[in-house]
Amino acid sequence: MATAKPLEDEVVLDKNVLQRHKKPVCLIVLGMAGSGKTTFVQQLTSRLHARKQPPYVINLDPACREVPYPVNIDIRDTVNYKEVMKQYSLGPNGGIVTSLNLFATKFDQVIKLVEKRSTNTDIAIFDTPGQIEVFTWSASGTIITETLAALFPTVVVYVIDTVRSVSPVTFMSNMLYACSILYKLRLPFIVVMNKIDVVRHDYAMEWMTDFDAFELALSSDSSYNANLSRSLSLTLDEFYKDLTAVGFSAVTGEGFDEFLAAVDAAVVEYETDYCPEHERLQKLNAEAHLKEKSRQRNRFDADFQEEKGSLGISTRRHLSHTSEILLRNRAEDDKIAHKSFRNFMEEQKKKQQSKSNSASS
Ligand SMILES: Nc1nc2c(ncn2[C@@H]2O[C@H](COP(=O)(O)OP(=O)(O)O)[C@@H](O)[C@H]2O)c(=O)[nH]1
Ligand SMILES: [Mg+2]
Repeated sequence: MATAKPLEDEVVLDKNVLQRHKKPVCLIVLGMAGSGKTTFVQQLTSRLHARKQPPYVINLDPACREVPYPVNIDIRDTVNYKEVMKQYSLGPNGGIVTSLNLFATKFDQVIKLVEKRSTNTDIAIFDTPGQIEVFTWSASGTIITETLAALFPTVVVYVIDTVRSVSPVTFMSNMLYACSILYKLRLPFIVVMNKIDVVRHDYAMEWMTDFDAFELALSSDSSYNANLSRSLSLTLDEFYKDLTAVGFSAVTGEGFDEFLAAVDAAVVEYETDYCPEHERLQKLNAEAHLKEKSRQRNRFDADFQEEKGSLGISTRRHLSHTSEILLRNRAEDDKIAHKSFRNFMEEQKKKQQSKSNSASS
């Protein structure tokens, strides 16, 4: 099996670019179950260790049996997935989501730990649960991703299984998923075509750049799925144009340097595109918040003025009402007061009488 030999210049370039960032680059590794996320993290970790650039590795999969790489933070140390399932009577996916939710409540501590390592770590890698939707469409997944993206250069690494994607229809559904995540997160995105030691990724690269080639692959299929994939391929053209895809083997490590170069480019994209956009959105949010505040203040002032203007009528109505109630109450109070005064006087009388009776006897 071929292993790509790093060119000396490339190594120096990668190191320089990575070292330029004071904050570690966060790589969020996503992909369908079995696409090779964990093996990819393992390969990346061992290669970075060999380069004396040890990454900070975080496992976010509470259901995995073992973690085959040196892990710095493991969700399983914080949350017991099986206990969560038992305690809340949940199935496997519900258990993972709830475990992730519980972990997300402590994510500020993870951030602090990653921040602490800023001086001697260039890359922080996040391995995610097997089932992709558990992370991408859960509240905790979004919180984790957005928190990281707000604080560190963050890149989404989408792992695709090239062996399982040779069917154009499967390939299309995988790319649609990638597209939906890209537009949901709007973060720099790298597609890792994994398992190229088994099936090369050239077919996928060709399908992404040449519509005719994709159509040809579908020519023998006239099913609804195939027709849909054909139309979608044209629609995804824009998405393909800006997409960075690299071939990789998580087993042999082939494609490692190309991947690192893609990370560098993604970090530049984060700084030039994501950060200004994030700041713009934050500014818009702040402006909208201020606008809403002043709108509410104006409304309050207007209501107050209106109330003041109509004070004569409304207050009179209000006053007549109030005074009526007060009067009635006062009458009631008076009645009670009179009654208790009478009682008091009678009691006093009785006391005096009993005193004089006892004195005369
Ligand atoms: N041949 C080959 N097998 C791989 C590669 N990457 C992962 N695998 C295998 O694919 C299976 C699933 O990998 P895993 O990393 O657990 O996938 P995950 O569910 O996405 O984390 C395992 O049996 C791996 O050994 C690769 O690049 N080449
Ligand atoms: Mg895994």
